Amino acid sequence: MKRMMDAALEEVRRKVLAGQRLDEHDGLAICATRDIHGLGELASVVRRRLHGPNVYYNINRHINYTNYCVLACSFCSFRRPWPPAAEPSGEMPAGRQEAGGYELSVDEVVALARQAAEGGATEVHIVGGLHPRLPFEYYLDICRGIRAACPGLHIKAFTAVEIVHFSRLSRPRRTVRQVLQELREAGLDSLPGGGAEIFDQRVHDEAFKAKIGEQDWFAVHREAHDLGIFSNATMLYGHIETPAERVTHLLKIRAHQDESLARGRARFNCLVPLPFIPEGSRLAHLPGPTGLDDLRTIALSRLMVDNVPHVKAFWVMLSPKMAQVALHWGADDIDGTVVHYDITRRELRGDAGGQMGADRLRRLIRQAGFLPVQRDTLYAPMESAAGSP
Ligand code: V47
Repeated sequence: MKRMMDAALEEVRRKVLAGQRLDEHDGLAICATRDIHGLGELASVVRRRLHGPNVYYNINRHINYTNYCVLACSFCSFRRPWPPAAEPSGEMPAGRQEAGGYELSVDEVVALARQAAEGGATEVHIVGGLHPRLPFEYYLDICRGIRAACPGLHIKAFTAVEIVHFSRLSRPRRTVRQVLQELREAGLDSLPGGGAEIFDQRVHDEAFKAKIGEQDWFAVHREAHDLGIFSNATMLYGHIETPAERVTHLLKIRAHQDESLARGRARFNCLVPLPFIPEGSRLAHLPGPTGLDDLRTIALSRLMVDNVPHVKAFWVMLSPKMAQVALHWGADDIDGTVVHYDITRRELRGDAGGQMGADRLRRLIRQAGFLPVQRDTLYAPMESAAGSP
């Protein structure tokens, strides 16, 4: 690889080629460089070293069981306040929906999972708001119901924020470890990476004050990893955080992963940088990240976090086209068919039109010059589809 156009990236290049770990100073150089193409090449060196020509996707369905939430994070356009405003009669409307608020019954969630499995899905990704009334049994019943109806379907469910909520609302009160153990006995397979946002006290206090902070978030993933439950990690970027805060966030994930790897049970499988989508949130006056910022942040994630095997370009939030380009900036995964997405709606309404078949995912990957590999949730290639055209 030739020398970098930006002298400040030379040290990063030297370390990347020597397989050495980057530090905070390197991260800041990556955040400041104007050589976006050179940065993509550097991230691609690491990405190819780890995964060769492969880009992973899966057949999945996202299910959001409720958008009622006791929190009021300023970046969120998904939540609806509880209690919902009463109808004039004092009754809840049919389907228990009001002002865009909803909660699905256990049967409804199980039916969606069954439908997904019948359509070829290998995974359901289930998350929701922090509902003040649904009992812990509801979440256990979701897992039990899906496990009974679709024995082979991987249940990836509940962010660390939800797990702490379940621990607080359970009666008798359970510890986080007990919550995870009971959910696993009920059928839970792994945890998604949501709720991490930015691990920084200032950002926490300004944008999501009532939500658990980094200590609790890591504690949940530590318990999960100790119990042999794999998980992911996210970073919500492009709102009120600084470049230095992004770098620190990533270094904290890397340090946690070092510990999990040393203990040798489970770990983070995938890092998912999520671009902030301002529409409909209380931070709607902010512009959100640009396309170049998306690429820079994917590359930063790949280069800084050298011990998490996969970096995901989540096409729903990035847009399918940007996710495709991100494969050349260090990403090796683009999530899956998704089917339905409520947390941010922009792309499912627009470009993707709600339909992202496996054939379209494969085409996006192939046209970017990579080999599409259908995977299960834990990244084992699926026999029948690996490398299929
Ligand atoms: O935790 C909320 C984020 C996350 C907005 O683990 C927003 O494989 C952008 O974690 N703009 C949930 N982002 C989604 C998530 C996820 C998605 C795909 C794959 C995986 C995985 C995890 O969405 C929340 C929050 O960080 N979010 N509001 C917004 N306005």
